[in-house]
Order: sequence, then C-alpha cells, then structure tokens
Amino acid sequence: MSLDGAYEDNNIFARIIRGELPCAKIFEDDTTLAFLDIAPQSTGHALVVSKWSRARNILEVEPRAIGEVMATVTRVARALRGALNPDGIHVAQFNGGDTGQSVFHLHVHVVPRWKNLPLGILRYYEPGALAEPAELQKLAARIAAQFT
Ligand code: DGP
Repeated sequence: MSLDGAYEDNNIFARIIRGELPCAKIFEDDTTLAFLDIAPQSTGHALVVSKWSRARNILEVEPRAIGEVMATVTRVARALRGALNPDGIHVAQFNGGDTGQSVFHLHVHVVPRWKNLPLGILRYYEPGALAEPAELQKLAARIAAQFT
C-alpha cells in the first residue's frame, strides 16, 4: 500500500472502533480511542486513533481530527508516565506501507522508553511477537486508572 488509496472500512482499527474486535482500552472520549498495541515495542506501547476520521494517513487527515488525536496523545503520555515511570516517551506515526505503516487508519504510537533499552529504534520487537491478551488487559487497567 502506498500513500495513495481508498480507506478500507474493514481495517483492523475500524473494526476495533466499531466494537467488532476486542482491544485493551486505556481511554476513550467522544472522538478518540486509545488502546495498547498488540505487538508492543515496550511495556505500555499505546495507539491513539480518531473514531470518526476516515484518513488513512497524515496526508489525508482533517485538522480537527489530528488535533483531537494529539490532545489524547498528551493525556495518554501522562497516564503512561504515571503508571509506568518510564525514562522517556516517544511518539511516532507511520505513513505508507512501504515505509512502516501496516494498518491504514491513521494512528499515533505512544511508546514508553527506558534508558537501558535501545534508543531511536522504532522496530526492535520481533515481528509477530504478540503480547499475551490477559497481560495486556491488566496493564491497560493500570494505565486507565491514571485518567481522572
Ligand atoms: P503501523 O506499523 O504504524 O501501521 O502500526 C500498526 C500497529 O498496530 C502495530 O504496532 C501492531 C498494531 N496492531 C496490529 N493489529 C492489531 C490489533 O488487532 N490490535 C491491536 N491492539 N494492535 C494491533
């Protein structure tokens, strides 16, 4: 998938937003949803999506939608810090299937970082190494508890 193309209604994140697939939810408001990544790059790796935008990537996204998403990113970052006390947090967003994007519903990665883990590397997990769903749910509950 290149930068161009049509939005696919049955992409994984659209199905999660519609409640057709489960997720380890950490936060939701009227316009955005935050949940844990199933193939985490670190403990607490979260994703934030717009619930209404059909943008596949940053080239298509409405200013209002990306504003809402980034407002939630800041809240998620604070919650991750509160729950996990990382040394840092990186925020990443991929565009284009040939350069790192695998799900074509715009999403922002919020990744807690610890200084003993490699810095600046966005893909250091083993491809296909999925988190254990029950562990992910427990972790999500800890992070969700940070939102007041
Ligand atoms: P990207 O490469 O930027 O398109 O990131 C997509 C991320 O989505 C990747 O880190 C793995 C994650 N992911 C893929 N499928 C699922 C899923 O079904 N549930 C969850 N929670 N995350 C998923």
